[in-house]
Amino acid sequence: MGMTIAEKLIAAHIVEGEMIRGQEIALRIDQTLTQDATGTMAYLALEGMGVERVRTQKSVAYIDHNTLQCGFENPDDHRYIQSVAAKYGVVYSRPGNGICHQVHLERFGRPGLTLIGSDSHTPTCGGLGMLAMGAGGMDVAAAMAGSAYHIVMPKMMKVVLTGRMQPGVSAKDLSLELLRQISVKGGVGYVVEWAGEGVRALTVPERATIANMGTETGATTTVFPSDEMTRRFLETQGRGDVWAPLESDPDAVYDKVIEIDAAQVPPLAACPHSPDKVCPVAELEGLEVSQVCIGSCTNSSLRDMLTVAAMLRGRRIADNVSLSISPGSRQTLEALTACGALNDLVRAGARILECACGPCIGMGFSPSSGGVSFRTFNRNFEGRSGTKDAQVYLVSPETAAATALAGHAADPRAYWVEPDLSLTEHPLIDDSGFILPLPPEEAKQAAVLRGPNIKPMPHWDALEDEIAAHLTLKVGDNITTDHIMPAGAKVLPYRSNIPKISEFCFTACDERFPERAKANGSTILVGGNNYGQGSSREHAALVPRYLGVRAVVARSFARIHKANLVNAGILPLTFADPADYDRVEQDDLLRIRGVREGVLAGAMTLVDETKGLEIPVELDLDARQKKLLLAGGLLNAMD
Ligand code: MIC
Ligand code: SF4
Repeated sequence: MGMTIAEKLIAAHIVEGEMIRGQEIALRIDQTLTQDATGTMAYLALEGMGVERVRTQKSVAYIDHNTLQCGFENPDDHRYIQSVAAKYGVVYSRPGNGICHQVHLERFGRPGLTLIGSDSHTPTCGGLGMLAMGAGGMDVAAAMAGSAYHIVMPKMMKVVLTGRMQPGVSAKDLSLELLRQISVKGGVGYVVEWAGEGVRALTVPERATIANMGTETGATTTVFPSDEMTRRFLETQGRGDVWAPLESDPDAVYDKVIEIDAAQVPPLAACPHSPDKVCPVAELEGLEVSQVCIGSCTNSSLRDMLTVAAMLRGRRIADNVSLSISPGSRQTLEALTACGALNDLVRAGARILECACGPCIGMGFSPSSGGVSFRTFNRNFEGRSGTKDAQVYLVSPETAAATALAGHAADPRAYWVEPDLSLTEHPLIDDSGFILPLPPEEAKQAAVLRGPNIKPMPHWDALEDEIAAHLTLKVGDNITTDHIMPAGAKVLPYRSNIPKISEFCFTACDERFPERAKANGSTILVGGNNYGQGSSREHAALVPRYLGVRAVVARSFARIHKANLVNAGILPLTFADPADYDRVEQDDLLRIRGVREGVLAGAMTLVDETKGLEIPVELDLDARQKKLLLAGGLLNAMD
């Protein structure tokens, strides 16, 4: 039987298990990446794993999230990561060098290899024909230490792209169209593979935009073939030698097939507050917009920047709009400078930000009260921008540029100017932002530099046999890790300080959650469907654990968060009968007896002592994960 692209990648890397959909498999990991907001925890974990040097082919530590330095915390984290990277054999990408996914695509991604990263948008390199997945920091640390990465063998979804996009419509609109069709849950359990003649015409940066935003469907990852386009991209990056072809077989079997006719896709926008609340931009026409942000790992390639520059050249943004532009990599910024496009952007009134995540993660550039912000980013969760009542829309660079000029939501087709993209065939290559690790002998002597904000990883006991807990918080469907552990300029500096960051846990849902959880001692949380979607931040598991959360009972979980819960020693339970969700209430007293046996059996009974109910709950984990839970989490299990 023929194989899909993902199956070929999996077959070449599988070290445990069988390629049977739904069963756990383990994969050899060739490359890893970390970013600074999750990286400190990953390297603290790595330091505890007893290896002297990473065992991957290539591991890179990027600094791109916490680049606002309003105090010593963020620069201390950067310094820690730089020193630990040098010692353990990890390439360090300095702050200002660019956003991890863009830089990795340009400088390190290789068709045919596996990559995991402590960031949910790691699938961006799927645009190059890699099997690239987001993971919790501890799993990335384990991969750096040479362990395999465990996933559930995914189902296969094929998106067949036909036709050509209209001028002014771009890859971002295709991503939004897929989200419109399948929602933020539609990709859960799948690898999404893009195929069809429409794909042949997409350049690697366009494919990367789509692979990046595939994360928002909940998919394990997104992959594209590695073809002539891929070869050309790698050649322009001076890396033609790493190209290898990769295609699905004609008789490959897919569990689901979706068709998108690119010619029929109009400019689209995801409306507040979810990436799948998609409507045509034309329907928003006239909506006054006070802020436009262009950049992020979704839309910050040279192609995107040149396209925006062409639309803005010789024009001026509307008075009511503040426009930010963050190029995805230093190389891109240099190319924009060299060809004069940067001038076009500046002249048009743009505020040029650093090559980093910036506003995407609420690191500055928050909208005004109730402000409407059009962003080329991938997430528009409530409050993520830093302004609780802001209305954030996700759009293409073309729609963003048109809107910045008009001052209100505008269809880019009316403002379209054909860009000269010839520079993308000869981009500048600049590796000066990387610092290579120390040679092994020198590394042995090298010191790891820690600041006062970097607290050690908390230690927890093995799993208890009886849990008596309060239902401290009950939440609904699609709770994101941004709800659980918010980010933004005020909170992110504490990513290496679990006690301090715990003051912000779940405050988006309940201001008093940290206080109440502490007072209650032990907590069982209740959630709806797709609990823990979004970011890979393992803080959304470590911090609840620190506050006494022992189990989460939900209707269903998002993949990375479920793994993070297990790694942190929290039981991810599901209701055997989803209707039981409605029978329990916040503040009920709950109890689970025979927990350890229940873990092995994959089922247990949740007693609601307040209501006098016995509720069957399930634990869908394989033997390895059960072992981790019994030990009290991944770090205990590795001791
Ligand atoms: C995000 O986009 O939410 C982040 C910030 O990049 C996260 C990682 C983090 O929380 O540090 C992600 O996507 O995994
Ligand atoms: Fe950075 Fe935003 Fe991309 Fe996350 S989604 S990696 S915060 S640019």
